[in-house]
Order: sequence, then C-alpha cells, then structure tokens
Amino acid sequence: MTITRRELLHHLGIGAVAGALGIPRTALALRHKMARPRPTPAQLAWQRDELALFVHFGINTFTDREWGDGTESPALFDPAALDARQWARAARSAGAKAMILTAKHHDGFCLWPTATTQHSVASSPWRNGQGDVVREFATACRAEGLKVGLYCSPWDRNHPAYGDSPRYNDVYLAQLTELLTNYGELNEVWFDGANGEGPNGKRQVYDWPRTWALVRALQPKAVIFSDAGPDVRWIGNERGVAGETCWSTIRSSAVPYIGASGDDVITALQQGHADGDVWRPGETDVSIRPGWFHHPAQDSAVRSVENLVDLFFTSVGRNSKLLLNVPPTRRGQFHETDIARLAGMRAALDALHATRIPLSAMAPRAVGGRWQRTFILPTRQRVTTIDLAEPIERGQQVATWRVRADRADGPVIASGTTVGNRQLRRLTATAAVRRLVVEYEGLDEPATVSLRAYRG
Ligand code: FUL
Repeated sequence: MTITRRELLHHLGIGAVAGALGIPRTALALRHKMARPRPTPAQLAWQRDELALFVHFGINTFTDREWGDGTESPALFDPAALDARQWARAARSAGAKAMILTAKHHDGFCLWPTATTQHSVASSPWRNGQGDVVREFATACRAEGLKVGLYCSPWDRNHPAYGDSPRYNDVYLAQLTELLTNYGELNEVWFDGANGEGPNGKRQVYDWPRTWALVRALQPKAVIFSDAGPDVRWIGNERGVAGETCWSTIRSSAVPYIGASGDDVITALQQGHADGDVWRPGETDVSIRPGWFHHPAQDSAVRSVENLVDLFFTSVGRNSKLLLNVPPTRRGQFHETDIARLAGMRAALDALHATRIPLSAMAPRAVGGRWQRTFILPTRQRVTTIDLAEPIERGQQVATWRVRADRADGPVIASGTTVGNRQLRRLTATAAVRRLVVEYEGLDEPATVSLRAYRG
C-alpha cells in the first residue's frame, strides 16, 4: 500500500498527539476514521456569546441564607423596588448576551404564579400577589437585547409530593411546562443535580429523559445544561476556572447521570476528552460574591475588576463560557458595587481588545508532523497577550500548541494543549518581537489556527 506524504505527516502528527495525551495511538487512529463531533448551531451560538449573567434571587434573599429549607413564609418575599430592567442594563453594559434566573431554588418558592403550589409570589405581599418575577425578567432581557435562560431546581424542600417520585416528577414537569410555554423563547435551561434531604430524608428519583424530552419539545432551540449535559456541561467547580486542557468533546459515559460524583467525574468535566463521542462544551459558573444569593454582610466582598478579568481568562480564555452570578438585593436591584465592578470588567476587556496589533498571517505549513503558521507584526514590538482560536464549527482539533518568538526555532514564549473557541494567554516574556510562529498538532485534518495579539 502506498501512502502520500501528506497522510504520513498526518499520522505522525496523530502519533505525537496520542503520546502526549497518553491515549493509545490506535484509539485516535480509529477515531480519525469516524466523524468527530461538531457543535449544533445552538451550541455554537451559545459558546460565541462568551458571557452570560446568572441571577440568584428568591426567598433566600430575604432570609439571608444560601439554601432555604422550604418552611419559609411567602410573606417574607417583598422586594421594595424590584427592577429587572436595571439587571438587564447592567448585564448588557457588561457585555453579557444572556441572563439566567433562578425561577425556583431548592426551597421550592416559585418566582412565578404557578398552578402547582401555593408556595409562590402569588402568596406574597409583593405587587399584592399579582406579580410575576419571571415575566418581568424575560421582558427586561428582551428589551435590552439579551437572551433568556431559566433555572428550576428539581430539589424542592417545600412541595409535599417531593420524595413520592412519580407524583413529584409530574409536578416538576408541570412547573417546567409553565416556564417553557409562557415566557417566549428560551436560550438555556439550567438543571442542577442537587438531590438530598440527608441520610434519613426523602429520596426522589428524577426522570431526566422525560425532562429533557419536554425541553426539546417545547423549546427546541434552547441548550440544556447539567453536569451530564446533554448540550452543555458543568465545568466541575464553582471557582471560575476551566481546565487548562479543555475539550468541548467528552465521553458520554464519563458522567453517567446528573449529580454523579468522584475525582474522575470532576477531571472529565474540567478537561473533556480528545476522543469524546459527544460535543458538550463546558460552562463555568461562578459568583461575583462569596454566596450565590445576596447577603448584606458580603457587600464588601465583591470580586475586584482585576479578579473578574482573571475569571474571563480562565473560562472564556480556556474554551469555556462564563456564567457570572450577580444576585439582586432585598430591594430587588443589583447592588451598586456589583454594577461598578461589571462595568470595570467590561472597560478593562475593551481596553485590552483596543490594543490589538494588526498581523499579516501566512498560510499554515506542514513541517515534520506538525503545523506551523507565521504571523508578522507591522513593527518590532512587545506583545502582552495572545488570543488563539480554531474554527470549532468544524469540531475541535488542536491538541498541543506553542508560540515561538521571531523564528521557527525561536524561543517558546507560550505553550498549551487545547485551543478551541478561544485561548487567551498573557505573556510573561517581555522582549519585543517581529514575528510570532504558532506551531500546533491536531487530531484530524488540522484546523487553521488564527492568532490575535494585543499590547495592552
Ligand atoms: C448549586 C446550588 O446548590 C447552589 O445553591 C447554586 O444554585 C449553584 C449554582 O448550584 O448546585
């Protein structure tokens, strides 16, 4: 059998990558013969949005707790100046493209007037029991050009049917049906796996296949989030940090059900798998404050602008998406400190992007089983930040990369494993350069890696 030079180089590349990743070479070669997973249009649009805000608001806001136990009186819910438009304006000026609201948290209090329980805004003094936070939220998002997402906790510490699995599953699906049909198009439906009342408590078995099928039927364009997907996955921690290696592909067997635990599960969520059988990009959810809900005592513990920019680098800048939680206060508005920090983060990111250096890109060349692409700067100058990308609409390919200064054999000034949608890296080397040579190895037909460089 004769093979072309191109095929030879290609297989050499795969071998090197397989070795570096500790994957049997044959496994990758086999995968190479099969179609690698690619994003759906919804997954692609979701990831390219880069930033969304998470809004934790509910009875906990009024009890100063993180997890309510379901015995809270709806009479406590009375935000004096609820203004969802203020949340949406702050989100838009932060550069977020979507917001996700906790329509129901674990305490079971529903922020919309549901037919499934009395434990909702309809039993509260707010707007004389005539209000609907979900409606105000959805309207405000759309008025500011933001996509709408909802979180409805399956764990419900109030509903009497909870623990009687088939009966509660019907209640939960009825709640979802209300949310999925009465508030227009949803962009994301967020499922949390928490399920517990302690060792002697009620044990509820959720019906995820039925739940996901309902979302598909009623909101076919929405992506479904959970640690087990199916469309987008949890990144494995709440610290705002995606894996340095971060594949949008993952083996579907790695997280067999929502709430599966263990170190291997967390590693899989953090890093994904090069040979994963499904496209399921990671979402990095993290709060701007220590808690998910607003606590007055944490008003002085809001993340700094610098810290928020770091979070952007360790999430969006590692092929993930950032879901940043900003909790409204008891008045029903974002706190002024949070708003200022969001604006500061946007300004810092805009300032960085404004220092983009125009580069002339050469075509990629195959060299010794790897790919090499040279980018020429207009003048010799210092580069502080690089921004690599590959065309993920065709799947994720790059498994290792290096950036060299000036020449193909020049010093390595940055290196890593995956690229994906975006790979942002600050450079520590200070020397001025005239060329940047990006070297990379891919799993399959190599992608054309692109590079942006900034001096900010
Ligand atoms: C967790 C919940 O238990 C937290 O309260 C919060 O909602 C977070 C986003 O998800 O699993």
